[in-house]
Amino acid sequence: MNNNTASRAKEMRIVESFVDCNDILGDHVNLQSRATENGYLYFPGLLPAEEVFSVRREVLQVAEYHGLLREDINIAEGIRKEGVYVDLEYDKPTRPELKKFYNDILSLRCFNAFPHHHTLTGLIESLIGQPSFVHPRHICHVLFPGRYDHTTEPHQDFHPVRGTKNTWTVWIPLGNIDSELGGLAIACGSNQLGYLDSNLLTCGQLLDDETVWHWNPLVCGDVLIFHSLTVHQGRDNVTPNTIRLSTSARYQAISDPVEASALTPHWGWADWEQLYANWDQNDPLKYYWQSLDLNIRPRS
Ligand SMILES: O=C(O)CCC(=O)C(=O)O
Repeated sequence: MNNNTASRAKEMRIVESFVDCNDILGDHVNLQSRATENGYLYFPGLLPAEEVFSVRREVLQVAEYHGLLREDINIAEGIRKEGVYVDLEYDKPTRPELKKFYNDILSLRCFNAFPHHHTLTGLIESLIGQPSFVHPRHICHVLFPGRYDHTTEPHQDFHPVRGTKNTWTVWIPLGNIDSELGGLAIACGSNQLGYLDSNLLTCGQLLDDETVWHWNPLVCGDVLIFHSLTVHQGRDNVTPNTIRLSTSARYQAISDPVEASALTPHWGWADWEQLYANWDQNDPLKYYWQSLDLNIRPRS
């Protein structure tokens, strides 16, 4: 097995459950104040589970096509083929067949449509109190078991995303995530620390043992929303063979600045024309942002 042992996640001494925010759905003032206080909002069961499972199924079909899954088990289980793993990293070379695997996920129409779900856009608009813009750069997080060296380290999304600090990430488990699969943990209230040095943060140096982390197992349909300055990290996938899948998309007020790279496909291993190659020619989701009056800025 190709397990690596050193986790990049910061050890979490204090862990509490996410605060359930379903009681304040649609309540702009309370959504704002709770998001300011904790840095995030958690909505268990917000999305119809079958709709999320259907996106999961299509992503797993891509994994199956690329020979990553065990053949004798229902693909819905997401069990990797013995010894097979995929590590996708910004700072490491990626094999062409793995780039193809990821681009095939990014080509799925359902994957691109998912962040536009009316429940999500409605929620974001009631949070920010303005018309919102969904970044087309939608990310699929694929974490293979035992790849602890590839667990997402503590970070703030403002560092890669830029544009406006008032950007919100919506993170959604594509499937049930129990404690062995790990999921995502949030440093409660860390949005109030301001924009931190990302190198020090990813090494865990800016977080002490008193940091209160919020985390709990999640089920399909749960939704987490957090501010661009909120520190969060992945948790190790300690299952023997199960792949963890989740998605993240970024939302902001349409009038706020957006950085040009947020309008390009994640990783940049394909352009939109390549990703749209098998879509209906007149699909309105294609290049939807080009007809919007955006305040686009070059990389800062
Ligand atoms: O899903 C993960 O493992 C990490 C996701 C993450 O850090 C993010 O969405 O910014």
